[in-house]
Amino acid sequence: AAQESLLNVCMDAKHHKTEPGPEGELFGQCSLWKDNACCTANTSVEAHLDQSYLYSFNWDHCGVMPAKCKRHFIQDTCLYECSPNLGPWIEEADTSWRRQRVLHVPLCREDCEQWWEDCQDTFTCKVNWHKGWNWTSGTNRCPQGSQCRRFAAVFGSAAALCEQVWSHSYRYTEYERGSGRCIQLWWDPAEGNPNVAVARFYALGAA
Ligand code: FOL
Repeated sequence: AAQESLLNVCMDAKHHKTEPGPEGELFGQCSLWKDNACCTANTSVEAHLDQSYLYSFNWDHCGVMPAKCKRHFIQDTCLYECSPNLGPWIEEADTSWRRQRVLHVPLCREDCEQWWEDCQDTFTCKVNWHKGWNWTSGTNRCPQGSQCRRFAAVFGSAAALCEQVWSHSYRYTEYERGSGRCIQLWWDPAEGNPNVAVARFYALGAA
């Protein structure tokens, strides 16, 4: 039990609470985390908005992102902002907007594959969505010289999408949902947060 400190924690980033706790109500797709969350109710609402105050990020930088694709990015925002189970993957970050980040969170295969499949009709101009945008308008626009192309052409694979879009926040894995070895973006609310046991597994040593 050497690494209890990696359990039930919030990263020190732009909008995270200092410590996880119950929120009573979280909005929409973030409601999965309401019993124990690193996000506030306000952040959960903003996670669903285009160009929200969170990062002023524009999903529609190459035409409107279809809803079936956007729901995966919203779910990613919910996990990133709300999950208290990412402790084993928290690292120091060297950017102006956050002190800590997550690196190589092992994502369940099906969650990555579904994200990829549902974004096949979506266009983007960049592989890494963290860096290199043109922000002169106040929101991210495609940098000069870049081209809007389908996800298949830009990323090439499900693994590349999940790993590269947010600077390796995720690691693509072959682990399946329910295995206890990978982090799930989605789950049945009746079953409770499966990522609690996953964090415990990685924190307390796979041995
Ligand atoms: N989801 C996951 N899973 N991991 C993340 O790290 C993550 N991060 C965000 C949203 N969802 C995430 C935050 N997104 C900028 C762009 C995107 C962003 C936060 C900030 C931004 O301002 N980019 C500037 C560079 C800023 C800097 O590095 O100092 C740019 O050049 O475009």
